[in-house]
Amino acid sequence: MVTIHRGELMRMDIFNLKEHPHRRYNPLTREWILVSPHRAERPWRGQVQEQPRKERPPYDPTCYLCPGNERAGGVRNPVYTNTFVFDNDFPALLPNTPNGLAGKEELLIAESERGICRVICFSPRHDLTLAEMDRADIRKVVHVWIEQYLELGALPSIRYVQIFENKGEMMGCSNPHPHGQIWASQTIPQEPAKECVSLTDYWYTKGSCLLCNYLALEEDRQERIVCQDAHFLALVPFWAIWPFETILISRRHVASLDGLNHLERVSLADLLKRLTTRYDNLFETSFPYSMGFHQQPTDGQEYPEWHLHVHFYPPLLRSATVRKFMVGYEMLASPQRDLSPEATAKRLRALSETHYKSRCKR
Ligand code: H2U
Ligand code: ZN
Repeated sequence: MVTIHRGELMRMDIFNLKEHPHRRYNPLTREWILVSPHRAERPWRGQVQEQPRKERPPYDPTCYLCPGNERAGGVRNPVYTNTFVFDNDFPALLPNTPNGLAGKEELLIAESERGICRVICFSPRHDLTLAEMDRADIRKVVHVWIEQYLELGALPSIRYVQIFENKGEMMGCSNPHPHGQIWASQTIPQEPAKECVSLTDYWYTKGSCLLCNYLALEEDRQERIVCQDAHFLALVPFWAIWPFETILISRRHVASLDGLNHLERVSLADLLKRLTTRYDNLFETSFPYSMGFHQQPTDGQEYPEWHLHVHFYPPLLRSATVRKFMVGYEMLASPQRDLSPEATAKRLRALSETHYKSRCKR
């Protein structure tokens, strides 16, 4: 059968992921996403603005994260030379909130939440990002992430340590100085909790790891892989929501950052540089994203089913300024994408791993 659809002829008789609208299942969150590949070429009337390239100085006297500068509340940063960690001056979670439940009504449930929020400066240099930092310096960031995970995770009141980076104004990041955050909480937050249920269920019903099996499938297909080495693999997941979303997965079945051996830590730093460089090269801009680690909870229980991974959720769609919005159908019904994960993986795969800024300098 041939159907006329928006002026185009489409073969509708054999279902095909490249052409036909379909739903994809995310086995980690157990949620569905609508994929509409036939819309990928639809006309775009939105404005495409050229973004002026803003060069930043290596030190900014007005930046609250630069070495030696004053933060809100009057605390002064040390003149740090590598990484620097401090307790967030405006923490979303407090360590001494009284424990308790509020409301006796079944439909009005609330409970207190304790935690600790920290900020990690990745580098003393105001003008760098992970993509532009030296590999040796990114290794220091990996080291701090591991230290923090262990230190905060060892506290009896902390059951989950969420390490993340919000990058770019588009993501609501308040400062371009390279930095990330940690929110360590008394309960396991929603997103890792969803993954926890799926990983545990899969482990005990199938007797193997969901992500180990997924990696094997992706290696077999080769369609969605972006870059890889002997220890880590970056790919656009089959169920990606954001156009250029990726997931970075350790090849070995390791439950948390501290389980990585020396070579794997070096590899993680290297893959972070390679992937973020590809991202910057995509639209020759400092590519905005939210990224973060998902790893085993720190509540003292054993989690043999957990498999360390990093999610990258970038909002950009077709240029340095045109982003994907999660509105309308996405808010009310289900996430949706036009460009297929296979198409965006192909684009990311084709990009250079030499940062565009260093290419221009030559
Ligand atoms: P974001 O740019 O990703 O929002 O991270 C900056 C964090 O830094 C933010 O959580 C904190 C904010 O609360 N901050 C301080 O701790 N001290 C300051 O002087 C300003 C901002
Ligand atoms: Zn700075």
